[in-house]
Amino acid sequence: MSNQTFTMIKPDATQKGYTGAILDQIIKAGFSIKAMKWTRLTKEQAGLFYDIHRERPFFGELVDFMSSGPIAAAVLEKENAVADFRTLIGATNPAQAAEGTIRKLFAASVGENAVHGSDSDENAAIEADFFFSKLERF
Ligand code: FUP
Repeated sequence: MSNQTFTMIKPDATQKGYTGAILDQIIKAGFSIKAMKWTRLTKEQAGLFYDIHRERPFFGELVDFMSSGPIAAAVLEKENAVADFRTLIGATNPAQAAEGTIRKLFAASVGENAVHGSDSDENAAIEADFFFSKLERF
């Protein structure tokens, strides 16, 4: 599945009204939407999604933040999707993100950084399966 990645537009961005602008950047960068969902995570679901970070000091804040409002989750397709999407969104910390990247344009801090992008093909598949059944992908 090296041509697919998974993204979430996070609660900071959805609540600031940036959903449309971020989707526009994603589509203009050549990604096509294979699945999409507007939803809100419970704390338990946010904790499961970020289970790999459970022992990190920021885990509690991350779970509180990710369950604080609606998100837009999506599966995206493009050649070299995982790496190209990470380039499009920029560094985890928006202060270090390159000019023109989605996090540079729309994110306020490392904790509230507007978008998620999978970091590997393996995690893209796991994360897409967390949100979407086969019937929800086109
Ligand atoms: P990324 O792959 O860019 O989403 O970043 P990570 O997987 O390293 O981190 C996942 C999320 O944890 C980030 F989006 C925000 C949060 N985080 C913090 O709040 N503080 C940190 O120091 C690192 C990550």
